[in-house]
Amino acid sequence: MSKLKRVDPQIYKAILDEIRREDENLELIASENFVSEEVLEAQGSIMTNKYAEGYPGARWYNGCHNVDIVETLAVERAKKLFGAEHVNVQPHSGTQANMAVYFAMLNLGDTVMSMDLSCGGHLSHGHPHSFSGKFYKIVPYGLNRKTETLDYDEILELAKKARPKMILAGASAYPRAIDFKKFRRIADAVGAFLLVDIAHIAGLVAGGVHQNPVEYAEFVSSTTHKTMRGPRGGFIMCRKEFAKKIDMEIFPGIQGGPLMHIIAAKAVCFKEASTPAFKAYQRQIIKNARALSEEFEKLGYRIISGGTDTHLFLVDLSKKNITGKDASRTLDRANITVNKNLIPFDAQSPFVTSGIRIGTPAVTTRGMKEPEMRRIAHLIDRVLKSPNDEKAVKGVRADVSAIAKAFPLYKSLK
Ligand code: DSN
Repeated sequence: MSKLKRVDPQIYKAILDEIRREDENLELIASENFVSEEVLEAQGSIMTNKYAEGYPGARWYNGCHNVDIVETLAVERAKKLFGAEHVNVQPHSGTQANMAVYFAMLNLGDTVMSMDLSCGGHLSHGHPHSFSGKFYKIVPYGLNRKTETLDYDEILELAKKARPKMILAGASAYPRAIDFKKFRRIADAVGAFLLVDIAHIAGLVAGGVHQNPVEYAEFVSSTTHKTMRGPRGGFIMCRKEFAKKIDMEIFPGIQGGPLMHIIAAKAVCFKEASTPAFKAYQRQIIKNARALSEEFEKLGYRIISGGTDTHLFLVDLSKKNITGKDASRTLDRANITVNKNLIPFDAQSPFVTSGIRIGTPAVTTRGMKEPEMRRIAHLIDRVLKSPNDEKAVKGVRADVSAIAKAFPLYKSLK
């Protein structure tokens, strides 16, 4: 980045510092990952220069033959990867992917059933300050109090009463596999259509380690940057009959020009996701999440729902004399990054919380396996046991540094 260094040393320094931070920290935020250098190359390319409103072969601007190749490859690769009839790769984010489905299929005020935010749902599934909560009548379904898992019979009963036009399945902080076939049956029983948001688990689905919702849902929305390990962005899959509606809703409905450099990087991401190495990576993400959560249990922590089937799990700190907010802040000082998270039926507010959410996609990308996960559980435990003991925190920081050094990130970027 020698040119950037000369022209804009402040931005250059911030980027360099971020490379260092990512390299030196243990990244356990469940929605984050490290993209390949090939994805970075595509994302940082001159494709950013091109305006391309419209779709391949039908653009509003001229000179689109190269970006047409890129977008067509991205669409075809995603269709093959997930077995989808139609794919739109233009959404700038997961929220915009969801927004396009809401706007294409619902009238203002229609009823939507979605997962309660306090049980793991996402902001775009009905938060009162999100477009979803403002424009639609949201009827939230939660979790079974005892098992802390989805109770499909309860959801069916609720659906019979609420008569939603759309049912939304998928979550941001739910550690268990979701049965989309059961959601399909519920949707059919009440004449609703089904939107499944796989933003978190798309990589697991592509890797064959989670049920694929494409055959059960009219619409599947996702991001490309979490378990998919691609650039920051979204995409929508849908049945052919809805293709035109969805495409029109993304452009010109809610977006202008597509980000062609990001779409190029999405195409690279979908290519990488179709390799045997990616499947092995997804299997290891789950093995790592299980090893880490089991070690926490051995250390006396309660794991929500008793474990995980996915890339993430939730640790209940309510009996540990520390809130999620304080735990995540203290762990930051030890160079371990997690996020505070509500646990089901949490007595604390969303700003404080009684839990932390831990995910393994990023550390698995670095090549860490079960032995490192067990070490990480002990490091976190040491910090949480004595959050005010600066010497203990410093000691953990040194151990974190040793693990991070053994699994270096982006060697060639430094
Ligand atoms: N911010 C993402 C997450 O952390 O789950 C959801 O958009």
